[in-house]
Amino acid sequence: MTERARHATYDQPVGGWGSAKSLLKHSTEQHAVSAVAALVKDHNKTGGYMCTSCAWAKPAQPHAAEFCENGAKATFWDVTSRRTTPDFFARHTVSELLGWSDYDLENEGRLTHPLRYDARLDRYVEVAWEDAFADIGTKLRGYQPDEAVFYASGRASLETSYMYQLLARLYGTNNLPDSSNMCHETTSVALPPTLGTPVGTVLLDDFRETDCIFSFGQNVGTNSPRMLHPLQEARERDVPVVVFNPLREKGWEAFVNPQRPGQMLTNEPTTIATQYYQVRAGGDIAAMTGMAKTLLALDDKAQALGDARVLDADFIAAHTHGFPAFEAMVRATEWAEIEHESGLAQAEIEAAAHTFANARAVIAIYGMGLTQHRLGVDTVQMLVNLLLMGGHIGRPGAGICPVRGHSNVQGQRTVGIAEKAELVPLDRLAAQFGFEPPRADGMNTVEACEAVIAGKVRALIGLGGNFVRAIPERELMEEKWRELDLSVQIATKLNRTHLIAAKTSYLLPTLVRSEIDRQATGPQVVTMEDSTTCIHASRGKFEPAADTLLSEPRIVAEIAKATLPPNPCVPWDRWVEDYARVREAIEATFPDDFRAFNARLDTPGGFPRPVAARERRWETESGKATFTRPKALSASFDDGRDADVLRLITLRSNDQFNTTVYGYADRLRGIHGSRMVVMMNRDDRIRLGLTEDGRARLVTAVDDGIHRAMGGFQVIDYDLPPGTCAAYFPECNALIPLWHHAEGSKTPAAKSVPIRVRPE
Ligand SMILES: Nc1nc2c(c(=O)[nH]1)N[C@H]1C(S)=C(S)[C@@H](COP(=O)(O)OP(=O)(O)OC[C@H]3O[C@@H](n4cnc5c(=O)[nH]c(N)nc54)[C@H](O)[C@@H]3O)O[C@H]1N2
Ligand SMILES: Nc1nc2c(c(=O)[nH]1)N[C@H]1C(S)=C(S)[C@@H](COP(=O)(O)OP(=O)(O)OC[C@H]3O[C@@H](n4cnc5c(=O)[nH]c(N)nc54)[C@H](O)[C@@H]3O)O[C@H]1N2
Ligand SMILES: [Mo]
Repeated sequence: MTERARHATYDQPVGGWGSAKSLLKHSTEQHAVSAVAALVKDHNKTGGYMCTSCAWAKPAQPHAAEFCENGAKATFWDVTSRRTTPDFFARHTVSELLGWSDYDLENEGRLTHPLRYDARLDRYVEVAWEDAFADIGTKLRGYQPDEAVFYASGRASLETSYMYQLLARLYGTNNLPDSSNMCHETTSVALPPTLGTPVGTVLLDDFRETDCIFSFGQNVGTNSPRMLHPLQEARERDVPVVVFNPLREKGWEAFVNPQRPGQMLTNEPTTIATQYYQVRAGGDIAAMTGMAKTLLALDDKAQALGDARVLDADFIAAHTHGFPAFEAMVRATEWAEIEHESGLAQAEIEAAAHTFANARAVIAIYGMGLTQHRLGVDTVQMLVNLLLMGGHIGRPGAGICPVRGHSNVQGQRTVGIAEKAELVPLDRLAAQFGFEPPRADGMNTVEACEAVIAGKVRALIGLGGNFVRAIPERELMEEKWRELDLSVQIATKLNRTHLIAAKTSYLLPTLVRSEIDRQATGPQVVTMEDSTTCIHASRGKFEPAADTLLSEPRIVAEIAKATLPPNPCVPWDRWVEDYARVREAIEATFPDDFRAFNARLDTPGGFPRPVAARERRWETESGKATFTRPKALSASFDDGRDADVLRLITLRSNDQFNTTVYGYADRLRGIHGSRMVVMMNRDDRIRLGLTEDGRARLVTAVDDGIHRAMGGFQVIDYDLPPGTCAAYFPECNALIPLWHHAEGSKTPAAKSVPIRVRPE
């Protein structure tokens, strides 16, 4: 029986007392109240540990408490006193556990022992670490290298990630898909040809100098709440904040800083967004084209009057390529088309453009609302176009700011977890470790799914994550996953992927980052890279959940030793004894990024990797920053002609981290008690014959021979543009076709799934 959701608009600001109450609730429920003191002292602070939740920057001068509600929840859930022991598995068969919710599975607590699935008993049973490694090694040696896939979810440290990519390459494959394939891969494809960098250009200091902030498709209150601090400071300098989002997300509206006793007492919030535009899903290219059109018109007028130019003409002339063709495209686009595709009125878009035109230094923030569309790459590149028009790259206080997902997802790519061979210094790896690395591209996440479906993958190793739950096409994937020969999942908590048993399945439990990682030379330090390319050290402070756990570097090293022939150049054991030695190897492979790595570990605020675009050096084909033209004005697959087909946005609640569901309180959207809801525009709901709070069935509106449908949704009236509806990830992933991904990046297009909503 599904619980019914209660819905009432949340009239409180983000942060404030609501957030303090939620923190208290989760610390008690997870029996982790004693963790609160450590949170204040060590969380995101130099000498402490780095949060395992989001990847937002950590300031050089931290606040008294440098954590947010969701970072605290993540920590309580990591250091919970609950345990999922072998005894738990003796009591529950895997078939039974398949009926449990994501919340119930992870709420059982931390995994403590290595486990192997026993098909006869239909249970996971304890196995000795040595036996698990020996069997995994034997099995891996029996496959062709390209039949194995080494997936990583963006949490593991730089040290583990470097060892993991080396394991895959020594084994003989570049099959290294990463959670970023489902996330900011679109960014990594969009930015190199236009700006010559795969990452953003903004540093935390830029927030202090900016005089205008734009945000597209990112939910700050839930997914990067600590960014509210620099936003609040900017607002106190009267910096305008302009938001494009189909939903009125609370985090962009009002914030009470729990770190400010005065503000907590008055509960008088800081207004964040000064202008808010509810663009329709997939409508951002159109909205930005309208903004560009307005900037050109304003610039024409300024030139006619002899006033200061609106465009940065000197920058465009000296630093960019492709402007005339871009300009012609924008001038030729009609307002009627722009209004239709964006769902916004010309006057609204012009108002946004005026704010942009008046600014000296613009920061553009964006998230999954841009990257997870068919034309996600074009959308991000359109944002680059806008910034280039005003010269807002490589200027203090300005730049592009993709907000990354997992706490080290960007860093994993930096140290070589990449399926694209050209992104990795293979020659250097070859020289350093005396082997011939594979040169052909490996598979990304979507390609790995295609290969699993085609029966071409025999082994899938997961360094964290919940692969089958996070990817599209759930039903077919769960069926085909069972045909894998080997699944090895390195994890902290039990999730659904572990329960879809392959012919042989291992579940290997590991330490979390906030736990003390003791090795032969003493407690170890690990490192990670934040959204702004700054590298931080992290030192675990909590006692491990069980003394049977191994660290991630140790698990990777043991799998490597059991699988690969000995190689004197790769000292796995010495690396595990002292992670500083892994950092030396990282520095040798990536000397520009990691110069004096061990010496700079404790740089307050982290040390930034160099990004050439910040200095206006353009590592692109033309040697300049490049304007591009989008393929179409709509970023979605559907043409929008059938009014009964809605664009479904799948998004996160305030009570989850991806597939980890902390609870059923999406407080900031006022939705409580159930996640099986579909948020709809009221007029759409009435037109489609649905009743408020009634039940609905969602059916994917594509014609590819596969019927994808899910029932049991409760309809909620929500402030959304017509034609757009929303529901939660991961529940809805069964509705997304595998081919429904971004062109160029293959990031699943989870933000406008064509859907029919029917009464049930
Ligand atoms: N607490 C918490 N923190 C997290 C996560 C978490 O699950 N919980 N996940 C982490 C990860 S891996 C990631 S990638 C990030 C994700 O963080 P976000 O990038 O914020 O991703 P989403 O929550 O999926 O929501 C994106 C936003 O885009 C909006 N949107 C949808 N479609 C469109 C569109 O077409 N145009 C525009 N302009 N907006 C649109 C949605 O309404 C939503 O507000 O957060 C990270 N941080
Ligand atoms: N429809 C739809 N689908 C989406 C998205 C969407 O917006 N809509 N978002 C996509 C995005 S942006 C992402 S990043 C992916 C996320 O996909 P994944 O990264 O695969 O999923 P997570 O939910 O982050 O993984 C959670 C699991 O990781 C394990 N874990 C947690 N901490 C650790 C650790 O420290 N070490 C190890 N080894 N394991 C750990 C736990 O066992 C936990 O169950 O989902 C994608 N899928
Ligand atoms: Mo992500």
